[in-house]
Amino acid sequence: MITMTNIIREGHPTLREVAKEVPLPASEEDKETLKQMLEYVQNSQNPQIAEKYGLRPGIGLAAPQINVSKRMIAIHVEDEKGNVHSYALFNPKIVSHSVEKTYLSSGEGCLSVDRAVPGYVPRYARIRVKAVDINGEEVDVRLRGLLSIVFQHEIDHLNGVMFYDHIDSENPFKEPENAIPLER
Ligand code: LHY
Ligand code: NI
Repeated sequence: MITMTNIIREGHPTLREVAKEVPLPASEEDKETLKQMLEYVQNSQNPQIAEKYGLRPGIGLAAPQINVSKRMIAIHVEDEKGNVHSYALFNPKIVSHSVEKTYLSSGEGCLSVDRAVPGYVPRYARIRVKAVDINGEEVDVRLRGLLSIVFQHEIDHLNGVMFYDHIDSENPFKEPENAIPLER
């Protein structure tokens, strides 16, 4: 089981590496790691389990955060309508995106960052992502809202990018151009 002790923190060099493509079909070991990553985000949203194991609640996790430099992400989000979106993906790729941007008005955090970093993180409002799921099926999805933001946050980790790299250091709360704010 993945817990906070398995999650590396900023300053660890793995977080700045470009993660490697996962050879497909995925090995049993890679599938098991990805399953455990999804289990972490799901467990972390269960108050009893989170409390028992000291899990910081999260909606997404990227393999480099558990010091595995491979292109794998897990996401578990409930949307505005109460629909649950669960993804455990190999080699996710943003194949296209909107011109329009968005940002969380409350800013972003990261399970690998033990401090608040204030500021707006500009993201594409809508993205189309291709990937392969844990069963080896091709995934091709169009995403908007919080899901779009979390996917971009997690895919950034695969490229060694941290959310605060996108914050304007001169003026952290400058409204990004052409962007609609999103309240969580
Ligand atoms: N997880 C963050 C989390 O709280 C992701 C996130 C994304 C937070 C966007 C806030 C806004 O689930 C991670 O740091 N995963 O990398
Ligand atoms: Ni993160």
